[in-house]
Amino acid sequence: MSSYVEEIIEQVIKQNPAEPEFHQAVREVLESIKVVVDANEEKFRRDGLLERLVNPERQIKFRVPWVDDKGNVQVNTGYRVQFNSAIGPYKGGLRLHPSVNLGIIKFLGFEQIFKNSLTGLPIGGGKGGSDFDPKGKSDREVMAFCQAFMTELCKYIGADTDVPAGDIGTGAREIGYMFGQYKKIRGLFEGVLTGKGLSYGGSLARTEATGYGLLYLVEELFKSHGNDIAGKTAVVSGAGNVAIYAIQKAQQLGANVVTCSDSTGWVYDPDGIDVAALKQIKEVDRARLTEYKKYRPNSEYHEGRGVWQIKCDIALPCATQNELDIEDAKQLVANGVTAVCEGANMPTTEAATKYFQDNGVWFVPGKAANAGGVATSALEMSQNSERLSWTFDEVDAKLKNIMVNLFHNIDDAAKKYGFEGNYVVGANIAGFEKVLDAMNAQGIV
Ligand code: NDP
Ligand code: 2IT
Repeated sequence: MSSYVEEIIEQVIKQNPAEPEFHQAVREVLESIKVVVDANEEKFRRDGLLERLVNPERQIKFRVPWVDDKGNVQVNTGYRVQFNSAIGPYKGGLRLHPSVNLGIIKFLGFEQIFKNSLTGLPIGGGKGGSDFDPKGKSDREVMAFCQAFMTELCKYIGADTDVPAGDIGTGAREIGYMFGQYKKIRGLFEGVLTGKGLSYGGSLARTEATGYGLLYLVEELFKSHGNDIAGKTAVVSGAGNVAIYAIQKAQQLGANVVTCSDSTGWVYDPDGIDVAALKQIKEVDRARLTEYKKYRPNSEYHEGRGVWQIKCDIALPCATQNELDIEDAKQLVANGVTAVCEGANMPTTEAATKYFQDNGVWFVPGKAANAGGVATSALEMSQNSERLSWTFDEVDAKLKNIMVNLFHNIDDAAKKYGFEGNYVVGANIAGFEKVLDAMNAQGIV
């Protein structure tokens, strides 16, 4: 007889045939927690535990019609997957990118369950978004889309039910337009979104949180191996919210970050990436990385992808899913990489992950390494609830504390189950245990 884990993986593939990223995320989690499932197989089967874990509580799909600057109507598809509310209100970002489909949102929502659990804070797992492409759109078009999106989404969310936030393509501008529309329609000024602007309920340090949190974890990882990140060379992909603040914190901690990338090309700057220039190009001008050379004439710009060929000690993929494949992994290992920590969600393919683990690279998966963003979102929710705002240093200190504890939590879980140094297994088991406990306590719902 095949194992319960194998049966459920097969079932997920059969029932959701067009969703390869969702299969990938489910496979990684279920194979990691197999040791726990095997030990409780009879009870878990009777309770339909894994069936309930892999089926979202609710999936919402809706039409988003909006008018472009030429007066033509455009129609996009909106999604919100409310995956698991065992430990708190659904929480997770909204992705705006042409590649968005239900399978992408489900993979992200599934990952979010375990990530949110690892933060130690009371937040369930959810994710949403749309196939809308903010690139090349005017501010008015972005506003029209965000308002149309929220006109429908506002029926399903709320400060105590489901609290969305940013993700790829959704930053401060989009969150502002969505918050305004929610308030207008629902007549409620409440913490229904996180990543808000500071003038209307946002938290200091939320903008920086994912990137900073990633580096707090990397710092602790190196410490736990009696090592230090000061003086190390780091390679980063992406040039968005996560990448920018990962680069900034890495530099503050004494590492030299020599690359970044966007959806069309990449930069190699051996003297270290100029964060001020990067912010101007990406956050203010919303331009391409081709502009970077104007600020740093000694840097190189290349079309296409290529950051993983640069020799480094630390690799931090911070752009998107499956952006680091087996060939990249071989190159990184051949170049002597020590640690790979995921700032993005599932940026490393399954084969590349296995190659890193087989070759002694310290590999930390996104659900642990990038949890600082959603953790700080939960801190924003706390501040909204008590109608107070904490200082930057207060939030930053809490974030650091969360990431240090999170690292030890996953490290200890891996050791406890006989997988020392396997942070994938550690993260999935540690994240799962709390969700399991809450699901068991609440009965069959
Ligand atoms: P942004 O939209 O701010 O930045 C994404 C960056 O990745 C951009 O530089 C983008 O290029 C680049 N990119 C390259 N290829 C792709 C592609 N195929 N699809 C999308 N982007 C691409 O997003 P974030 O920095 O917020 O998110 C990056 C990753 O981190 C995602 O996986 C996200 O899910 C994850 N994450 C984000 C958190 C957050 O708080 N924001 C929290 C935890 C995880 P270009 O500049 O050309 O658009
Ligand atoms: O992937 C993620 O954790 C996010 N995009 C952040 C989610 C959040 O609610 O802050």
